[in-house]
Amino acid sequence: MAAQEEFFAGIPSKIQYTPGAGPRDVMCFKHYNAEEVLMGRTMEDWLRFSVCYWHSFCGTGADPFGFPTLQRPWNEGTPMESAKKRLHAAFEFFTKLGVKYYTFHDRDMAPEGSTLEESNRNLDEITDMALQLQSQTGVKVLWVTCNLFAHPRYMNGAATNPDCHVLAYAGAQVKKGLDIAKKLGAENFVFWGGREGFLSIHNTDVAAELKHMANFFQMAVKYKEKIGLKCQFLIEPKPKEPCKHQYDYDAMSVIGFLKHYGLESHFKLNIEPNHTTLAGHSYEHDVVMASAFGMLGSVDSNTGSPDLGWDTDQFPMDIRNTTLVMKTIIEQGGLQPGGLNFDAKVRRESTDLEDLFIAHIGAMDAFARGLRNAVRILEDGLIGGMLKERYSSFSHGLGQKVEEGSATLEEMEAFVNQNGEPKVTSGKQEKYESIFNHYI
Ligand code: XLS
Ligand code: NI
Ligand code: NI
Repeated sequence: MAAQEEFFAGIPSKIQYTPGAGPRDVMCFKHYNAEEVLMGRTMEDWLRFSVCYWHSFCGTGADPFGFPTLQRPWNEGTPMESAKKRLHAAFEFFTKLGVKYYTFHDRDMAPEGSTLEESNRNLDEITDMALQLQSQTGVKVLWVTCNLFAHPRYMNGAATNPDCHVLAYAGAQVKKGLDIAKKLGAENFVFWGGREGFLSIHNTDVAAELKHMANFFQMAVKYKEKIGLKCQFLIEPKPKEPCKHQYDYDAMSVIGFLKHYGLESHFKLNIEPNHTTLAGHSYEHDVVMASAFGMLGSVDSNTGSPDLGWDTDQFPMDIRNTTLVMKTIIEQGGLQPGGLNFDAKVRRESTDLEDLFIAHIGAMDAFARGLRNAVRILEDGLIGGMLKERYSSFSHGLGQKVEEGSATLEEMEAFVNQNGEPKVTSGKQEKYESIFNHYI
């Protein structure tokens, strides 16, 4: 066999942790030290980084106004030939970067054929190779997902399409996706409903569509159990784009939907902060909300641009944001079997191949700093103590009864008659913010 072509020839075989490195040095980790133990766990285990296939290896830099700008050496030959080259490039990238997980859509790993059978054959062939590369390198699949939004057949939705024939196609595709997840040992499986929603209420039966979507998920649960697939199902909320009203608007809408249809024990959420901000919330909001309900499964670690109203999928570089996310993750005891997946793309103007490395290294370091900061916040316990004090009236007497759910309105009345007007207590927001900034 001919030696495997090297795609990232100028990049060292392993990106090193070099804590003293200066500002010019962007090809090393200054904060991410995979083996270092913090709060009883290695950084690698807390962070569980994953590289996404679609942006990093399929992205071309094309946007609605402009042609591709990114010339990638693996985009050569027939679609199947370039799928194979792309796979090798991807594994070279994972290994050099030192990341243990990757994520992909069925259609970004292998090209869609002209029939379902042909698409499945393509997927079989490429995932056979992926399985080999996984065992050679130790790199694993964080999650698989099915692309149920790009093909024209899905323009009116997949699981919520008004035509059951389209829903059936989506079901067949998910069946194969679950088989592939099992074959590759994926730890999670994601559903992102890009076209599950509507543009006009005039032509949409919302109640019917929601029920179909729930029944579709039920079929997936049944098939997963049938084939003995041991992975976590995740739903990824997003409010809009490409639809105007996506049903999976944000964390709370998805949790409500899952509970309404009795699906909550089978799913958790994959939160993408850029989607959270599109929903009008602040960066960390849905991570916190999902976690509060015990439903935070994984994070598509990216960021939007606060001054733009769309999914720009930028690499997360803001230490305040990564600190808040990591604080929530530590507080819930980690993300496993989920992880931090870089659903992020280099800008179409970042045209050098090395920019892919620089972007991932920068974002991994931003999360490593977030982790270190969050550990200091939690170990110091200052903010935690202030918060505990703020809610201390619920630890005894009437407050304790409210906490336990045994209090009555009559008791509330008796309490106020006895104790009169509550005293005004400062919320101390600026104090919290100043203390938080101390750790950043
Ligand atoms: C799109 C979504 C998508 C999912 C996987 O906005 O983020 O990339 O993560 O289908
Ligand atoms: Ni995503
Ligand atoms: Ni997105």
